[in-house]
Parts: sequence; C-alpha cells; structure tokens
Amino acid sequence: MSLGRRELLGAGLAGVGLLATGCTPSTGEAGTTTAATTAATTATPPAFPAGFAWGVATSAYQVEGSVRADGRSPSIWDTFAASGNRIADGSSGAEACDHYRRWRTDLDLMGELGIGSYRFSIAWPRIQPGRDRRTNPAGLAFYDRLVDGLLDRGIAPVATLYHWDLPQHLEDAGGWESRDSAGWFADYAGVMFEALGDRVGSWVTINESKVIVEQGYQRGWMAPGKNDLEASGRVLHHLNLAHGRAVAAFRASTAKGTIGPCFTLAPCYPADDSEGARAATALADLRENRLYLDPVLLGRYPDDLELLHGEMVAGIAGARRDGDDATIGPATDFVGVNYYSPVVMAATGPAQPYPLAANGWQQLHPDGLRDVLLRVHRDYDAPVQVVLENGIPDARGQEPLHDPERIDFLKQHLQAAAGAIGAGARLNGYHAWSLLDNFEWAAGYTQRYGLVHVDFESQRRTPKDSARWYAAVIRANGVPG
Ligand code: IFM
Repeated sequence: MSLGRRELLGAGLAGVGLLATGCTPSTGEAGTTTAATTAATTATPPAFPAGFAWGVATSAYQVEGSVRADGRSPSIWDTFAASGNRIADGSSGAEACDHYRRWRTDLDLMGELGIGSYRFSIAWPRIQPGRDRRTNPAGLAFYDRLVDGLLDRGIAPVATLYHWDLPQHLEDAGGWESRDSAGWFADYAGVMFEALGDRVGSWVTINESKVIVEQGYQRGWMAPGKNDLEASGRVLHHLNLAHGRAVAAFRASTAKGTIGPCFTLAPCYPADDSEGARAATALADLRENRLYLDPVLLGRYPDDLELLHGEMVAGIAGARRDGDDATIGPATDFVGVNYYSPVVMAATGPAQPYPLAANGWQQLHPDGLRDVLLRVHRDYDAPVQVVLENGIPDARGQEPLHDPERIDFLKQHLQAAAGAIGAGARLNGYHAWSLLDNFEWAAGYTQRYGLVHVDFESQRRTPKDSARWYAAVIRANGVPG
C-alpha cells in the first residue's frame, strides 16, 4: 500500500479499506464448536480490500535501547530486569535493537519492504521522566522525528501510548494500583495528542491489559513482578479507567486521527462434547476475553464476573466508583486485536491439541484468528478491527535467515483473516509481530520474532525469507495461493 502524506494523516485505521460484505457467521466461531471441528483451514480466497493496511509492529522497550539518552528515566522494566533472575538470559532492553539511534535505517528497510503501516509504542519515561511529570522536549523530539520519517516514506504511524514501560517514579507513587494512574495516563496521552495529533492517524491506548494483569500482578513473571490477586483486580479497573480517560482526552483535543484499545484475544474451544469441557470453556472465555472486552466495548463488566477468583473480583469491586463504567466504555474508533494462541479446555483442565511454537506457550491454530475476528464483529458490533500483532518466534534449530515455518504461519493466518473478511468482519489492517528480532521480555533475546534478523553484536539487520515473502504479499495485496 502506498498512500500520499495527506491520506496518511486523514484516514487512520478506522478509515482505510472498509469492506462490508454482510455478516455470515462461520461454523468455527469461538465456543460454538469443538477444537477438532475447527481444525480445517479456511478455503476462502485470500483477497484483501483495497487500501488494506499492511504493517509491522514493535514496542519501545523491546527495540529502542538508549535507556539513558535525552533525559529518559528508568521504567519498571529497567528495574525488573536488573532485579536478578527475572530474565532468561540475564539481559535487559538497555541496548535492544538500538532503534533509538538506528530508526532511519529501520524506516528505510520498511520502505524497501513496502510496509504501509508501522505500529510502534511511545516510551512514557522519555516523555515525563521526572516526578513533576513535566514534558521532556528531548524525549518528545524523538517521536516527532520518527513520525515525520514515517510520513516522508509513505508509512502510516500507529502510535501505542502504553506498552508496559511505566515510569519507575510512577510505580513508586503507587503505579497502576493507584486510582491516580488513570489521571496520570490521560495527562500524558494529552501531551502526545497535542504534540503529534496533527500527524498520527491511529492511536492505540494500552497494549494487552490481560498480560499486565496476569503476568505483572498475578504470576509475577513480568514487571512489576507481583503476586497479588486483589491488586490485579484493582489494576485491571485502573487500566480500563485510564483507557477511557485517554479516549476522552483525545476527543477533547484537536488530534485528527482515530483511537482504539488493543486486546490479546484467545478463542476458547472445548476439547470434546462433554458438559464439563463446555463449562470449563465458558469460564476460560470469561477469563481470557470477556473480562477485558466487555468493560471497554460494552461499558460494563460481565454479569458472571463473580465466577472468577474471589480476591480478583474484590479488587475490581473495591476500585469501582459510580460513573466509572460510563467513563471506560465510550465508543472507540477501532478495536485492535492481537492473536497468538487459542485456549482449549477439557473438563479436567487445559488441553493442547495443536502443535506448539518454540516459545512453549503458543498453540498454532490459524483459524483461531478468523474466529476471534468474527466473534468481536458479532458480539461487540466492532466498528472496524485491525490486527495489531500476530507472529511466532523462530523455530528451534532454524537457520537464522531461513524461516519457512514463519512463512507458513503468516500465510495461514492471513488466509484466516481473509476468511473473516469474507464472512463480514470489517478488518482494515494486519501488523506482523515483529519487524525486528528484539527483547522478548522475560525470555530476553532467546526468542526471535522478527521478519528481519538482528545480529545483536553488530546490530546488523538482514531480512529473513519471511520478510521477502511478506513484501510480495503487500505488493499483491493478497496471499499467494
Ligand atoms: O513480544 C510480545 C509483545 O510485546 C506483546 N504481545 C506478545 C509478543 C510476543 O510474546
């Protein structure tokens, strides 16, 4: 896709490539059939609407490095990585892909591949590094240059406001457990809308609140590394509130583009036809999907919320005030969907009927993407959806630049996305995770998700086979048969 600068500014993800073909529910929608019956790959012709946004995604802490440059202060991830035994290879994002200094080369590379849309995130600790939360012009200037660089190359900027790197000084002031966090976030978002709102077409509020809640506050596997169910409930509510208040700030600003949330969704399937498996699947769907989708897209928590762990429910209830649901649930312009893996439930617990990716947690089930897109379309009447992440790590023992498994993965998932479009879902774009091999959180540099290989010694970038394949898809606006 190649749009002119003006079109890039005006459209945003809600305005590009709409295709309404009417809604025909597919037979494989989440929760309606068993894992076995959804295994067949969609046969819909893999065509995409004109103007479909073909993109790649990254996030600040995973690629930027330069953690002390231009006044940036530490984030909770700098602290977490330095706190010992948290990261598989003992690394951190201190250097990562050095994207903060090499962004021009990276943008050129995207241009060569024909990428039309770049989803990046803004590092909050660059923008408001101090306790006084005053704006740091030098930090802001980086994103200013980045956005101009994208527009100059005909690439649409998709800016995520929060991808897990909370300034440590805000964590010290209570972090997401404090109700004040919603106001801090809205203020910071307002700074960004004012600075870049004339040029960024699409804004994403918070990346994957489920991962923050579960991994950051329940299991302690990610920053800030807590094991506190009650706190996780409070955090979820405050993240929701922060989202709602940022959307309100956006509407009150002069920013031109569109705004939406970003969920990581897992279609839930019963492993068999038993009543026990179906009940376990319904509960998994509440935990994996409805808990996050309902407040933001319907303006209310699920009616059966109390089926979740009592301490978490108490955390949500304790944090909720009159009027909050209305603040959380104003209409957003698009729904961002990240898709990696389904959840399959037997009566006795989780099942694993599909092959696993090399990260050990991701079951490979491409049709799950079609199922989640149709589900959000059907149950939430999503105005427009965009896939903001989808990818796998390199296979074990893979030659660095030859990644046939990733090509196969992308092909099947794009076919599934085309199937969802054919069945009525309004899908405007797809962003592969990730442009570059990068810092994969608690897995450090042991898992490589990039279409482009990064030699972390020399910082040399080399496109893998999948990058060339994806470039051909973009040129054709469709998946080769
Ligand atoms: O690398 C992460 C990303 O930051 C959020 N979504 C999942 C990816 C792969 O684990």
